[in-house]
Amino acid sequence: MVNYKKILVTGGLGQIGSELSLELQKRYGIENVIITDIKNEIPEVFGNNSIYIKLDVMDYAKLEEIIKKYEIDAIFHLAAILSGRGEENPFWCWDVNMNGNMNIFKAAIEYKIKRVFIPSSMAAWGIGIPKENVPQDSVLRPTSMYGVTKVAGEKLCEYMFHKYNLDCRGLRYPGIISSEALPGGGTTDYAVEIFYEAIKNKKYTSYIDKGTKLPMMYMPDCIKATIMLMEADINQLTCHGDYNLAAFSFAPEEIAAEIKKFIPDFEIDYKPDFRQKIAESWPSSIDDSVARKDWGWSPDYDIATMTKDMIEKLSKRIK
Ligand code: NAD
Ligand code: AKB
Repeated sequence: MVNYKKILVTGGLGQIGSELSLELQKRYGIENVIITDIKNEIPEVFGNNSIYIKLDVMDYAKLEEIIKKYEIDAIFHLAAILSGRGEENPFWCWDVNMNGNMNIFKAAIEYKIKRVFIPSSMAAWGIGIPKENVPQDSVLRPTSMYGVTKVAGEKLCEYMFHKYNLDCRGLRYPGIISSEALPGGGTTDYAVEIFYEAIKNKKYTSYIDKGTKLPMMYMPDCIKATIMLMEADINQLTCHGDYNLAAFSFAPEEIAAEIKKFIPDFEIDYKPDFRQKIAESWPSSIDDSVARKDWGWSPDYDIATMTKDMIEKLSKRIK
């Protein structure tokens, strides 16, 4: 385990940030994880001893103040505007994602932060890729503003490493499915919503069309990969901000069929919206062999074990 003293998490109340922050607290101590987000309050699930500070990642002075006060030596930068909300307001998406990234890079260099994590996404891909098993070194021509910011983030990680020796790491996450915090406005959010609607109403209208297969991953594997990468010896790494990462892939009718094994009268229909075009620009599956080779990555969950766990967890909470 890497000996981080104080960890800063931005976007720490989002879909990934909230579960990652809880895991980092378990691993490194509750007093050593400084959770930040633009939201006013931290949910009860974090307990009274969690350290929470409201931080807009575009506010460099406040970011600096937190880094100095807590003597931060590692940053997990998860604050971002995702693809769906980003396409509704592309200039805002650029502002938050790029100014946020640049503030993190600048502060990390200035305050000699040991290691920084900035996630990328399968949204970095777009025109001209092979749909199946898109390789590590593939052409990056995204068609969404969110994807443009993700490509820029990857390239900047590499630039900051070579120019400033900043140890900046990142993963191209597929769509993440989780049972705790709700997703925050992406194209793959349907793969979480479908579980809530199946349990509550036994019916779901998908805004992603039948036959649109996308790469997905269950949250425990997302957290595992993030921590594994951030604890890997730098000499093992051949990439910086852009490791391909994969678990399984499905189209809406395939996840519906899995859910039907538990809820036999569940029904799905389709009403594609603007997110269909974004989904169609992304790959159907990802080749993550470089991550497997460099730092021993492999997922624990497939579509069947993920579905079982999601239904068990959500059924206890949803009446
Ligand atoms: P999310 O939308 O659930 O969470 C993002 C958090 O950032 C939210 O809590 C939001 O309040 C916060 N935020 C927004 N603007 C902010 C600002 N100006 N200052 C501070 N905080 C702000 O997103 P997520 O799914 O948790 O994603 C985290 C990271 O992982 C992002 O970089 C995202 O691009 C990446 N990612 C996520 C997925 C996925 O499926 N969830 C897939 C690929 C990549
Ligand atoms: C989104 O749909 O925007 C995210 C992602 C794949 O980056 N879930």
